[in-house]
Amino acid sequence: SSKPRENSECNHLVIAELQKLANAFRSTGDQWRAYGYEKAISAIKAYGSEITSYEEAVSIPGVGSKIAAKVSEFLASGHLRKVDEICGSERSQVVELFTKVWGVGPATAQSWFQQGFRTLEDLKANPNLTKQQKIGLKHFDDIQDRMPRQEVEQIAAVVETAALSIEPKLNVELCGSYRRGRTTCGDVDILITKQDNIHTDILPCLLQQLKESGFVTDDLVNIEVSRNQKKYLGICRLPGENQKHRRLDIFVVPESEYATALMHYTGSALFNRSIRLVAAHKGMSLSEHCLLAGVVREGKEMLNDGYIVPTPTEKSIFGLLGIEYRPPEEREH
Ligand code: DCP
Ligand code: MG
Ligand code: MN
Repeated sequence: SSKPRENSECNHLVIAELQKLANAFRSTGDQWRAYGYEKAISAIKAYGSEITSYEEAVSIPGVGSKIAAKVSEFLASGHLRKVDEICGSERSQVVELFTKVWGVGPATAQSWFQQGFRTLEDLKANPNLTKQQKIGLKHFDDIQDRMPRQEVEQIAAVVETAALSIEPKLNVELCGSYRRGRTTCGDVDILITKQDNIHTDILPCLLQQLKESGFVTDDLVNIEVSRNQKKYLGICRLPGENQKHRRLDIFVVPESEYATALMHYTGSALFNRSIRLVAAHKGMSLSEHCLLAGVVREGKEMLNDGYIVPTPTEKSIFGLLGIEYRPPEEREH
């Protein structure tokens, strides 16, 4: 793959139109089609030159004939009929707005529209909001805003200092879009790796400290356990004037699962889907926990669970999958 660009000068008009369709599909619950569009958008962004024909569009891996036809329609008319058709209605605009609230999925957004809610103000009067949705609504503007890398570093420094005060041997690392080199980030994703000889339950201690200091302001998912990994999703704010509330995710994993967790939480989500597919085609299974070999599937069913292959580094995972190493900057799709 070629290097992704943050603000690709090329093809940005058609990308904007395709993104409208992707967002509309996602918010109506058509995840599969949204995924297809997002994959194609990501591929077009990474493609280095201005697309000038259907043939050129369809030659890009990740761009199928249907989306290439959209590109070609846009080249000819400067316009996509499908955008008018599916993004133009009040319903689709309202549903898309509602799904931007943290904790709101397509079904909920559509049922709220059905019930007559139209604006975020309307929602504040909705008696049926979950605790997460209330927080999402309260911090809607701050959470929508992407933050510069420097702020990600400042937030991570606060978390790292607190973590190391609990246990000095922890490894604290930034992942997510930050590690992929993006110039702005939607949240802060922090991976904490715990050596096997450390028995302290890090995450509750850490969160207690971060809440006492006023840094962590709200919980979205308060410590979710998945086997021997733990995750926390919440909201924090740097001290000082005019600081925005920011989304903070903390993942605590054992040393033995370090590389697979680092890879998973580095993403992107699109990249994770494609590399998991590569693993599946080779009789393996990749997750944030481990790489399994000798997996036997029949359709979606696992007939044989396989066995864990040690993966000390990200490079070893690529090697075991038989594909060339890709640095984080080249994992947009
Ligand atoms: N992830 C995934 N599948 C999802 C959500 C997340 O595989 N449905 C993985 C890949 C992501 C990583 O977790 O890169 C972090 O998730 P984020 O939602 O924080 O996404 P990013 O950090 O990539 O982007 P953003 O800047 O929007 O936070
Ligand atoms: Mg992130
Ligand atoms: Mn995140």
